[in-house]
Formats: sequence, C-alpha cells, structure tokens
Amino acid sequence: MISKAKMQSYKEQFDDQGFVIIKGLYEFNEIDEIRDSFKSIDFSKKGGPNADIFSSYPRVMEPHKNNTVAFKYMVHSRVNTILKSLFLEEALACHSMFYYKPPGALGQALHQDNFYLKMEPDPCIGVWVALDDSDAENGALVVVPTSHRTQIQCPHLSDPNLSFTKEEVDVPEGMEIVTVELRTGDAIFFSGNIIHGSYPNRSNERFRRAFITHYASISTEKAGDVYASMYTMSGEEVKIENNSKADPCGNEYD
Ligand SMILES: O=C(O)CCC(=O)C(=O)O
Repeated sequence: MISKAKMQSYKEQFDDQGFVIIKGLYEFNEIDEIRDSFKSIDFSKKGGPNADIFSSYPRVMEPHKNNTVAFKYMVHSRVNTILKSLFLEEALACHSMFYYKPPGALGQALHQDNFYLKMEPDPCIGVWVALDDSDAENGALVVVPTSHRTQIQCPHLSDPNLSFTKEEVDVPEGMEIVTVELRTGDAIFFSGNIIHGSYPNRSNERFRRAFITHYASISTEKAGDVYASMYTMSGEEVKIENNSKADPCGNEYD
C-alpha cells in the first residue's frame, strides 16, 4: 500500500521532471513470471539456423494480444494505482512491447512517444519495467528531464550505427540526457512528451530485457491509428476516435 504523501511526491516529480522512478514495483517472482512467458517464443525458425542474434531476439510488439501474462501485467493493480495518481483519473491501456536487447543490440534514437501515439488532449504515459539490471553499459533507457514541457518535434534521420529506429529528435538547448539506472523490478513512468531513447548494448554478455506498456487517460478523445483500440484496467475493450490530425512534420493520417 503506497501512502497518500508518497503518491503526491510521485505526481510532483512526474509533473516537474516528466518522469518518476518507482523502485521495486515488482517482486522477483513476478519478474520471473514475465520473463518466463517470453522464453517459449522460438524465433530461431524465423531467422534460420545461422540467424544473427538480432533475428533471434527481436522486439516483441503488442504481446498482450496473445500472452495472458503480458496482459495481466499491462493492467496490474499496482501500475493502475500509480497511473491514476499521475493522470488524476482512470487509465486505459493501449500498447505493450517486450525488448530482449541482447549484447551488441542497437539502441533506439531519442524520440517522443506521443508523436506516434497521438493522444489528445493529454499525452500518453509509458511504463518501462526493468527485467534485468540496466545501466549505461547494457543500453539503459535515457531521458531528457523537463523536455515533456517542450513541443512535439518533427524528427530527422538518426545514426544507423547507434539506433534501429530511423528517426531522431534533438535535445532542446539547456537540457541534457540522463541515463536511467534501474535494478530488476524497478520501473519508470514517463510522459509521452518527454524526449527519451537508448544507446546500444555494449556489454559482452548482459541482456537488457524490458517490458514496456503505454496508457491513455480515460478522458482521451483521440489516439493515433493502431493505438485507438484500448482496454480499461479491468480488461474491457474500448475504442477511441482515430486522430487524423497532421503531425508536426505535416503528415496526415485517415
Ligand atoms: O528500451 C529502449 O531501449 C527504448 C524504449 C523506448 O524508447 C520506447 O519504448 O519508447
């Protein structure tokens, strides 16, 4: 049970910095349950016997659609309690991902999630759960504190030697990139407007697994395309209007 004062301090830190770190969100047995639910996926057939490490450990998109453990943790009551104190209202779950990030894997260039999720009027909130200890060596998440107060940027091309994604935004003047060091079971809740990403995993043998989910506030009116299908935190499906407004690069979507 998290005290009211603690919840208040999470909300203040989130509003001020654009993120809040929750130490020990999950116990080791819970982390094991999440990790184990992804062990049964055999990607070797996809890439063939000589496949490189990346095709053996790709990013798993939307696992909540076919993995009941992923769904359970996407709508977990502890996550829900914290989200409600950040949104100041009920949350809706809309997206999940699992990263293996094996040694040698590229990072993900700096970006703002709400550029892609297009939630309005409130930006989405991301929840990034460390399934391994993560630090600069194995490609931890990085954030630019307070950048959630800046505009959503139109990205430019990223460096393909550092990032598997092709788009990147700039660090606003006067702000800096901070590495988010987390222990297994810790989580970071971050605004969909904050600039964040990661660098390559430069370790020799340390995976950097993470379970990542995204949420909208219940009063969200519009959401980008695939993200418009959501779930209440008690598991019922809801559909939000598709946001066809042009993004900051001028692209429109139907
Ligand atoms: O886990 C990572 O390396 C980056 C994740 C990220 O930036 C995201 O999911 O938006």
